Amino acid sequence: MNNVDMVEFKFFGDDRGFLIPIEGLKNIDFDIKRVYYIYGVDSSQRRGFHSHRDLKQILICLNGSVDILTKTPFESKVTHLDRPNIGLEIGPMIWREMFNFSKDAVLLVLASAYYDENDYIRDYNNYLEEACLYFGEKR
Ligand code: T46
Repeated sequence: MNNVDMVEFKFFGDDRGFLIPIEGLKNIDFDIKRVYYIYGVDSSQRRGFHSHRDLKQILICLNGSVDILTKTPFESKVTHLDRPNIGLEIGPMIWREMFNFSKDAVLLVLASAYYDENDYIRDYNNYLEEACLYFGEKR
């Protein structure tokens, strides 16, 4: 879908285990300004419920599993993340919700910018208004 892509990372594996390198502007298409991770989420909890205006992020489930709903006013999809070499890249103006966290889930997020609450759209009606303009203009 628009502004949402899967990214597959190359891993180096041998008798000692596995290693995955991620380098900004090399094997991902933005420079990494911020890293955070989400863990210890009860399976009944749903997080997210917002969009970003400009931010690009890659979500990688390093351990366990989680489902990610991404949607625009025109399309939506659910992605099941359960492999440390697979990332879900979410670009601007995508509503996201994270749910079905397994007990052991660790969700790593690589972000293209420092934390900025002004980049968030947390009200769904405001999101619909801005996203219709954004995607309407892109069509
Ligand atoms: C996103 C999804 C995937 C900070 O102080 N710095 C940070 O870098 C972040 C990400 C959050 N915070 C604070 C803001 C809130 O007081 O941590 C608290 C929890 O954040 P929030 O409720 O936004 O968490 P989620 O899981 O709903 O959303 C997060 C990211 O905020 C968001 O950008 O795309 O993960």
